[in-house]
Amino acid sequence: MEKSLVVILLLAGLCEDTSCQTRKYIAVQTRKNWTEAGRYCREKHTDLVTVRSLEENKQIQFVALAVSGFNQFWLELHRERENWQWSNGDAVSYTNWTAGSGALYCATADAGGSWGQSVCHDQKPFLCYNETSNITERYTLISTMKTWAEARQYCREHHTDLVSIKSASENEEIKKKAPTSPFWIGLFNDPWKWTDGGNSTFQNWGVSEPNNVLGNENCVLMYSLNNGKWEDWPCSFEFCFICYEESNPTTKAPETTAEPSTETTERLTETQSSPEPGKGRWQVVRTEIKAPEGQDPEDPKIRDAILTELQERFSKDTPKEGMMLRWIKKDGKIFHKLEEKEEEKEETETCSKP
Ligand SMILES: [Ca+2]
Repeated sequence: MEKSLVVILLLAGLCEDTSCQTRKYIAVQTRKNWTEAGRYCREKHTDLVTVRSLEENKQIQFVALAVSGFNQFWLELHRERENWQWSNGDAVSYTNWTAGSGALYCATADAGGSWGQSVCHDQKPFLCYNETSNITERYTLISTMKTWAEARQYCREHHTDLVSIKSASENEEIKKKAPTSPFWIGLFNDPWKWTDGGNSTFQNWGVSEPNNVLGNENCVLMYSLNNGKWEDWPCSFEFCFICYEESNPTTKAPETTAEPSTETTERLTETQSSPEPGKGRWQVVRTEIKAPEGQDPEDPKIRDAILTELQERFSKDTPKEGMMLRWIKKDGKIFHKLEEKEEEKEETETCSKP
């Protein structure tokens, strides 16, 4: 059996805000469906990880990237219920959906006055409106193809907003302006919820996601190799996942936050962050690597080569100005041999290939 080693790194300059000081992230390298993953996290830690900002997303991606070979990790975000809203805040008092529209995320209308649903990243013409009582001046068709978000931005800059439709008579007026192909209207669906009740609206979808391509993609994962972008997947699929724990790093020194992995049979990567006086902020990441065949990783040349490779990998996937990696020692050693069970090894080898 090949030896596994625990590597302890000290990473500087990762955290720019205070929110990252209070959470510990644990990447669990065992495949579970979303429900089981959440149960595991609540039993052993706090919960599946929630993401409240781009900075937190980067930290979590960093934890995920430190897990060699696995790249898809469940987040806590999930579809709770359809939640259609008008971009301009109007109440949704009237709809004219085509039958069988599915559960997608941005709404279109067509020349017949019927509404459909589409992936918001699709490019379509769109209809803006001006806040005026003159009905003939109210609507403006823009034929330039844009995504729904780009269309909304354009309408807000040049008109009032993407069009909202509150009655059948308004729908009839809009038909008069309609192009031959479906066009964006201001209606969008935001069914995504964090169970912790947080009101974070931060989302970080990959291109063409969410797309509900299988019709039941109700849970969300992070794809670490795609810059930490998110994808919707069926909750029954099994992936690795990331738990979090609230912590108070101001009471702990960095060396004491990285407990030896040999004391646990869980296969975890943990990071924790805290201010380092005069040197910005740091984050501790502990991960597993395979020992080079016949070589001692404590050899300074081998040690430096591993660090260089990790630095290149992190810089490529998530460029960080001024980020620096260095080893830290625990009990006088950087590397600590990890007990390995055969069944766990099999499980982790298929972790990111559902
Ligand atoms: Ca998807």
